Amino acid sequence: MSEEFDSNNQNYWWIIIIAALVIIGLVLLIILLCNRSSSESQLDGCKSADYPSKAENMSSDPNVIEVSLISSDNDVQILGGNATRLYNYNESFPGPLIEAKVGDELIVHFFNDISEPSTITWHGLKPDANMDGSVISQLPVMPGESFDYRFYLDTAGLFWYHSDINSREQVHKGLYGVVLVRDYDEDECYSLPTSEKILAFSDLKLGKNNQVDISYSDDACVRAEQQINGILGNVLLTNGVHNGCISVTKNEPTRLRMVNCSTDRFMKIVIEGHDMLRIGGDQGLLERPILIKQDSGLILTTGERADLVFVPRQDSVRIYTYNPRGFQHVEKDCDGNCELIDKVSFSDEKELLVTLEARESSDLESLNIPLELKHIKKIKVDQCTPVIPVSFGNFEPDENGDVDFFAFKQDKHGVPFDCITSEEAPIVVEDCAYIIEVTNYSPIANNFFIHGFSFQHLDTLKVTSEGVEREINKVLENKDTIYIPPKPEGYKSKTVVRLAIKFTGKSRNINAFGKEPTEYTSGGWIFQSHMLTHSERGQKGFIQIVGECDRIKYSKYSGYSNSYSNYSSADHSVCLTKSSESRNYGSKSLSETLDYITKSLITCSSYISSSDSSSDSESTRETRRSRYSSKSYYTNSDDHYSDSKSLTYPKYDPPSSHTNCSLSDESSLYKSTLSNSSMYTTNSSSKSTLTDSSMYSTKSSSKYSKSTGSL
Ligand SMILES: [Cu+2]
Repeated sequence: MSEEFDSNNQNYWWIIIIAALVIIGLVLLIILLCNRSSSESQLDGCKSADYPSKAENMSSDPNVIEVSLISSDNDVQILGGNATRLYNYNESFPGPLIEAKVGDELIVHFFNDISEPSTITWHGLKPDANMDGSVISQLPVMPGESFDYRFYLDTAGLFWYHSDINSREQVHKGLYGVVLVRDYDEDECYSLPTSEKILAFSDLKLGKNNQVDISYSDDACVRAEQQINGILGNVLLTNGVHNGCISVTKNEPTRLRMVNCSTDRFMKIVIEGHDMLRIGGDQGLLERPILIKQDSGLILTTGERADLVFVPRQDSVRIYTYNPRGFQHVEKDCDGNCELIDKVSFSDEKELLVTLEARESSDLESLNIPLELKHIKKIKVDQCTPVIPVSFGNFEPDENGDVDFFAFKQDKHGVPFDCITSEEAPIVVEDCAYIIEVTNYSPIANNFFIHGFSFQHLDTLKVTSEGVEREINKVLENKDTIYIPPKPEGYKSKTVVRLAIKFTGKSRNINAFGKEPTEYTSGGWIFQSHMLTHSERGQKGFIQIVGECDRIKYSKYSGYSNSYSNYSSADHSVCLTKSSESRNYGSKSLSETLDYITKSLITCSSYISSSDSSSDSESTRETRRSRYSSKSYYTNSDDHYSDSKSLTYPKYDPPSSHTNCSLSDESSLYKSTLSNSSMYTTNSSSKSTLTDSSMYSTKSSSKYSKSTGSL
């Protein structure tokens, strides 16, 4: 009886254990299924980094894209543990993709629901002056207020929008998104891959509890380093996702459309194990594709875009970034003051941006990208083209470690943005061509961006006491943001990047004066370093645009001619005389313009007192202002290379002409199976070294590097 009882009891326990295991199994299965369905975006445990959302078009007109963007605080799960408090548009990080076709009108209803003023700027797009969103083009949109942006999209390409007030913080916290303007005819004409991924790269600096911490250190030397090197976040993101994955198809040519939305971080992009073909950049397609070998990588500075084609050859393809800008150090001098060291250190460390997972495979496809792409109209410049000088440099750290920057010089001294008056800022004439000369006096790289217009890179000059080394840009491209290399080693050396630009408005209103916008009128157009820490600390300037070419006798405006004569590549008196003879100037326009400038003149102290919300006393401001006229600052002393007697830059030598889009000739296609295709590589630029600028002659070779098709 007892044995029978024990046996029954044992069976009973076995049934309970089996039932319990079944229940636990069912529960686990349900949890697994729930997880799968609640997160369609998981790729085998790797979070999807596909672009998160698209703006809803409210217009029924096929040629109008009408969307709303609402800025707000939002919790976003970036890492495990605490969610990160960010600023977002439409609660999407990054903000929703605005997709349109070339020629469309874009209408954006912006409502500001964060607790500080904001605006939206349209990086690379071409709005009217008072729709540009910069601090001098429109009044701030206050919390709880709205503003309607409205303009036409005249260029196909990848662009982006972002906040332009307190942008170092607001952009870092997520107030940015992508605009994709398509040209379907162009895509078809050049047989561009239909498989396409948008990659908006950025970084976040997260501190305690996963919250954004971009405050400056109390240690003066560390603070100075933070301002020189900008924010280098500790969490890298692609489309707002850290260490995420994007699905691609193996062997299928894939178009990667990249933008660097970081606040300050420059990136050298490498697709591990793969070469890539750069077919476009800031303002659409190139005139010719450029092959980028996997070991050289692609530098993408903040705000810059790249349009790449590559063919995934592995199941898992990682995209990494290196820091191509390096890190400049600050040390204490004998008196205990923080001093910038004229030396930059580099690291070989690569950081993962995103993994492309090839879950499916297609038959081996070859690329059919033409060797000749888009016909780009060249901006004509010559030795008589007026020059707009832009000077990048910074002052020594003050006693707190704060570093002020400048993008503009007056009387050989750097002037931070706050102190530039509308009398000093360059005035340019609508529809005329200019050369912008961006000079870098710093041992560390920078970048240059101009709002509302595009330019063409002409050449880069490395100037030392030994002479001038010139690198000519060989592939014609319209850009709005460009890498500015560091100055070469040596006392009083500098790097000069020359850009051709034409301030053309076509159907939009680009005329813009002064520094203070009103409800209906804009101040000038900003140019700047797009390292937002630098631009916030003064590294920007502005241009003012007046009338059409033949109405302004700008040769009489001494402030203007002074500003470029020392930098010019030619004798300006000759050019201006020539201009005067060939144009019928109207003095009325000139006097009206000068009247306007006089009336809108803003002194430095009045500008600071009206816009600076800090508690600086008037005497502190005066001290700060007087610093800029002193000669005792770093990279800002007398610059003997700017003396007109000492240097004449080499004359601009335009690249050879190019042909229009044509697919008729099979041999003109880039195919991945070709073994000997003629192609530009990243090292294709030719160099010529000058020992004596007056003896300059073009010795540069225009040979293209041969490359084998290895995509
Ligand atoms: Cu921008």
